Amino acid sequence: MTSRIELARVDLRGRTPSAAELRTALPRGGVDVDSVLHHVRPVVADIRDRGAEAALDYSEKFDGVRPTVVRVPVGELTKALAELDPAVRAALEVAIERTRKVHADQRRTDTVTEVVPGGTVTEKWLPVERVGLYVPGGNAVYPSSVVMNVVPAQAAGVESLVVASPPQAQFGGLPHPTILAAAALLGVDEVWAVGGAQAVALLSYGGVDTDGGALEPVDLITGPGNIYVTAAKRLCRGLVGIDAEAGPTEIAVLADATADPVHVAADLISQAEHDVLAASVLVTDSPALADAVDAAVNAQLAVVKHHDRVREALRGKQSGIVLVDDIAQGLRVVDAYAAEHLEIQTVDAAAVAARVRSAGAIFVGPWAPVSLGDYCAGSNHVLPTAGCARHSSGLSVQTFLRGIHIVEYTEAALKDVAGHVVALADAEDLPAHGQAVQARFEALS
Ligand code: HSO
Ligand code: ZN
Repeated sequence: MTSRIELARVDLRGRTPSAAELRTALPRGGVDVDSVLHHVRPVVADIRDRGAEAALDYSEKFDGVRPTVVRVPVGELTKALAELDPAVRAALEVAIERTRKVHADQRRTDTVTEVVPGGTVTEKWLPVERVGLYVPGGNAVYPSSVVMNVVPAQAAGVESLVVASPPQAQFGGLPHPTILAAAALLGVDEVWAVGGAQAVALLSYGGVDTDGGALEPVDLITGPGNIYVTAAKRLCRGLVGIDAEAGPTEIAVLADATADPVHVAADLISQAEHDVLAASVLVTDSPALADAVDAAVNAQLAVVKHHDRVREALRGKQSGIVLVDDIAQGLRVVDAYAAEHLEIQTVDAAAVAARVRSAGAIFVGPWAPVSLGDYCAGSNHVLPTAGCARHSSGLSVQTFLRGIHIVEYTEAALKDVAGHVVALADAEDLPAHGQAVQARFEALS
């Protein structure tokens, strides 16, 4: 018999902490990426110098299998799709269709702004040319994450996409077959069997495959990964773009006495299922709901499959229940926390949700659990973690676009503003800047 757990409580009732105090008072985990940089730096350097051969050496060392080639033959993708469980295929098709619908609406149109007569600035949106999508292997095999990364990239018009995922010894050195099938379903035909930091480095530097095939470097890498993947992204950033440094999954639920404790408990458990470091936080103005959720969590833990992992996540310092005076204070708390996923389970949930300022995604009311968003809502499930929702957004078409300003001025329009350019150039002690404009209107002496 395992012992009963009680979510740690933070009682903010009767207190008015500042935003800064709130940030430290709230349950929060932390992953120390810096602490592994010294392990990852030599791996990245080795891949830069020795390319695919080095990557295969690391696969052998870390994944226990050495594929003969990095690039997975296209026939393996077709085969994996043909062998995919029909129920999973049907579910993936629904997920793809809904996610495509939402992301198609995110496409941007170019804007042409006439600043003055004869002077225009066009903002032109171009897709990133080549993108690498990292898909973890091991315990976490998430075909849904292939969908969430590939769909916005394709909607943005990215032409060249490669999925990289660790080789698995049990599948003869190929990535997990569900990952291959999901790639095939999405029309991606370039998959590399490489994982971890070595995958990020190989995507960044490229190389030559063992069969002589080109492994072209990418311009941008997206997708979640463990601490080593994150460290490699940090080291390769600049050479390539990266989406974000994804941390463990988080769910915050803002609930009042009307919420169903069984549903709240199920939702807290659902994200705790990802990782012992996952964070599940309930913010409520109802002590009775807090007690009922504790009871429901314990009842459900008895039948949860990944019982040990969930239990550890819920008992970790990153999880807990925050008691507040009222929903207004609750909103201040969830804004300070800036959860990756925020559920609103209160009366007038839509009105409460409309007042939230910081969250990766908001799930409104009793019929929109986070699990829906993980798979089939149409929204993206790659979202900012660790409070980054205060300044960043989840993955979207925008992630895969670059905006370029195109500046067009006539002679008269330039002449008209020339004096101002010269004044600013002089103020910055950069007179050659001003001269570049003046040279067009007077002969250089
Ligand atoms: N909740 C995770 C995504 C996921 N859930 C994948 C299930 N599979 C991070 O948003
Ligand atoms: Zn999830």
